[in-house]
Amino acid sequence: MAARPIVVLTGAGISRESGLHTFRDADGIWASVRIEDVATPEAFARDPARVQAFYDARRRGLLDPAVRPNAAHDALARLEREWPAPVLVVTQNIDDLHERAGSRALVHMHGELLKARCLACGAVSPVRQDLAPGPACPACGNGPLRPHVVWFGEMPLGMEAIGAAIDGCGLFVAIGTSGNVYPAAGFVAQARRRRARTVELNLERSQGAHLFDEGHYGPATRVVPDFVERLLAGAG
Ligand code: BV8
Repeated sequence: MAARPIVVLTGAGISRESGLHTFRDADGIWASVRIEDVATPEAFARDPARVQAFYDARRRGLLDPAVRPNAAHDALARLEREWPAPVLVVTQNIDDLHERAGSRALVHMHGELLKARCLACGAVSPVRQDLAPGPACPACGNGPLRPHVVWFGEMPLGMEAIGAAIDGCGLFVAIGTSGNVYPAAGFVAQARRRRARTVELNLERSQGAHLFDEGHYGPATRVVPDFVERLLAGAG
C-alpha cells in the first residue's frame, strides 16, 4: 500500500534533552512562574516589562551555544527526507531546534521565540536581542515590539494548514507533550476520526494516552530515533 502522509505534533518534552525546560514537569517553567503573569495578553498589558523579561531570559537561554538539536529532532528531519510521502511537523515549541536539525515542513503553532511582532504595523521580524530595552520595529521604524508568541487566549497560528494535514494523514504521532493545552491536545481526536493510526512517544503516559493506538515511553532521544528507524524499515 502506498505510503501515507505523516503529521508529527511536538511539545516541550522533545527539547528537554537539549537543555530547555518543559512546562509542567517538577522543574518546569510553570513551577516558578504563573501563566497569568507572563503568558497572556492581559499580563502584557498590565506589566509589559515583566513579560518581556520572561521571554528575554528564555531567548538568551535558547541562544546559549550549549543548546543544540538532539537525536529526536534529527530523527524527525531524517523521516522528512526519507519517508516517501509528506511529513509535517507541527510544534507547540517556540525554540528553533527543529529548523536547526533540518526539518523544513514545519508549523510553529504557538509562535517563535526568535521572532518579534510589531504592535503598530503587525510586521514579524527576526530577533536575537532583548526586547525589554525597546528596539523599534525594523519594518515601520517606530512600533514597539512584542514576542511573536501565541499567549493563552490567543489564536494559534497555521490552524487551517494543520487541520488539512491531519485530515489527509495516515499516521499522527505526538511527541513530548502532556496533552494539556488546546487546541493542540485535540488533534489526536481529529486524526482518529479520519482513521489515521495514532502513536504517542513520551517520557510517560500523557493526559491523552488513552486516545492513541499505541505508545512508546522513554526519553525522546531514544524512543524517537527507534520509532523512525522501524517506520523507515517498513516494520513500523
Ligand atoms: C486558544 C507559547 C482560543 C508561550 C503556549 C479548549 C479549546 C480551546 C482552548 C481552550 C480549551 N480549553 C482551554 C483553553 C484555553 C487554553 C488552554 O488550552 N488552556 C489549558 C491550560 C487548559 N488554550 C489557549 O488559550 C490557546 N488559544 O484556544 O484560543 C481562541 C479560539 C478562537 C479564536 C481566538 C482564540 C493558546 C494556547 C497556546 C498558549 N501558548 N506557549 C510560551 O511558550 O511561553 S502553551 C505552552 O504549553 C507551550 O507552547 C507548550 O508547548 C504547551 C504545551 O505544553 P507541552 O509542550 O505539552 O509541555 P508540558 O510541560 O505540558 O509537557 C511536556 C511533556 O514532555 C510531558 O508529558 C513530559 O512527560 C514529557 N517529557 C519530559 N521530558 C521528556 C519528555 N518526553 C520525552 N523525552 C523527554 N526527555
